[in-house]
Amino acid sequence: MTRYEYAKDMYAKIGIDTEAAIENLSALPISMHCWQGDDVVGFDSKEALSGGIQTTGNYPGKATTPVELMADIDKACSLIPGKKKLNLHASYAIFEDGEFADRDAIEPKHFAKWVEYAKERGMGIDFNPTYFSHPMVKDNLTLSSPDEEVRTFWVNHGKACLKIAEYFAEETGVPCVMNIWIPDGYKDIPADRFAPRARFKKSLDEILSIPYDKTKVYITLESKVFGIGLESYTVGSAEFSLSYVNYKGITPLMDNGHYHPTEVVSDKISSLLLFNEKIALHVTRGVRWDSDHVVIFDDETKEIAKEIVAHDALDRVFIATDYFDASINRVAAWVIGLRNVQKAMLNALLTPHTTFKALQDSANTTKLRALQEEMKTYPFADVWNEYCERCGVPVGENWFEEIEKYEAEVLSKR
Ligand code: RNT
Ligand code: ZN
Repeated sequence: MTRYEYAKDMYAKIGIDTEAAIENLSALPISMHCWQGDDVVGFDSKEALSGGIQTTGNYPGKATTPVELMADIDKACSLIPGKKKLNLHASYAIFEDGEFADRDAIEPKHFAKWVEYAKERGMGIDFNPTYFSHPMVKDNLTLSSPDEEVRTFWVNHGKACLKIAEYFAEETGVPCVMNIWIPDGYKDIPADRFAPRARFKKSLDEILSIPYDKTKVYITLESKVFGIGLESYTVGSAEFSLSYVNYKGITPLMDNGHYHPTEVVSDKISSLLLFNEKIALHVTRGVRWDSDHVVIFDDETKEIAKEIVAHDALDRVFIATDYFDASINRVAAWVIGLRNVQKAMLNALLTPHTTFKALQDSANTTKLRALQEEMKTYPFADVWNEYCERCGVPVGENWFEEIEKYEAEVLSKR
């Protein structure tokens, strides 16, 4: 009997079919953020990273060209099991032969190379307008700016991105999630909290006024509580974003770094699932603040996965990663984080939710507590290893040799 067969029997005894778990997980797309590979720099501007987000660390070998970034994504993907989707930012437009288009004028053709890349690999593409690291971000404001020239520029950026998102969906045959996040806010106590939010609402209305195919593009709105240098006020707060989403029938996006430290996204998922057809997530890890550390296999990541699986919402949640660590090998950072998202999902798929829910409903919380704890020492790793093997990616820590080789042969020569 192999270790997997033994584990399969053990799970079967508590009503869990490990084969079904593996099959469900293999079909679940995780949207992999391209920006881990180059510290959120992109290819369209020489501006420093702005918008109240920050990468820290100076690990050598970061990608600085589309060819390098694509090679690094390929390397990472070869070490991550499961189905992936590519998540791009508008700042990753690829201009050729000295051509340039500003953010308000980018077109599908500036992303043709990415489409070619994704199609060759059978991947869908998600997209994000880039409302930061650009000279038209004035006084830390974009869509909520009182300066009409600034506001209009960014509205046009949103409209341009919507066309590109549709192009991605049409070309790849996979719906595109277009996520809107703006950094707008104030460092210190604002005099007027209302007008910036009113302008943000108006700008979003203008962007969404252009017709688009709702079966091809899902527009999501990501809320936030604060950014660096924008500590006192964020225009796109949780209340603003949820209200706007409901008013327009678009999709909410929760980033688990975007709440007060004792709030957890795992507790918010069920409420949003009740009132939205689809919801979206940015899976990240904040350490004391929205620091975007690499995702680990920790309790909250497991709990987020549990909420999705227990409520049978695998096809209603768009799962994307969003973190950026520049202090360690960037390809390894992708692999660690994405493997951990996969692990958390598998862990949730190997949990007897029906039994546990029945214990809750019959008020047998003593047994629930006991069994939930016993699950933690079930042979999860044997199923995980089997899954990796079937996906054709290295089992256990073996993937790390590939990183060492890639660093010696490719990254260290950059
Ligand atoms: C910032 C948001 C946003 C960005 C990316 C780069 O706090 O989380 O999603 O991280 O768009
Ligand atoms: Zn995010």
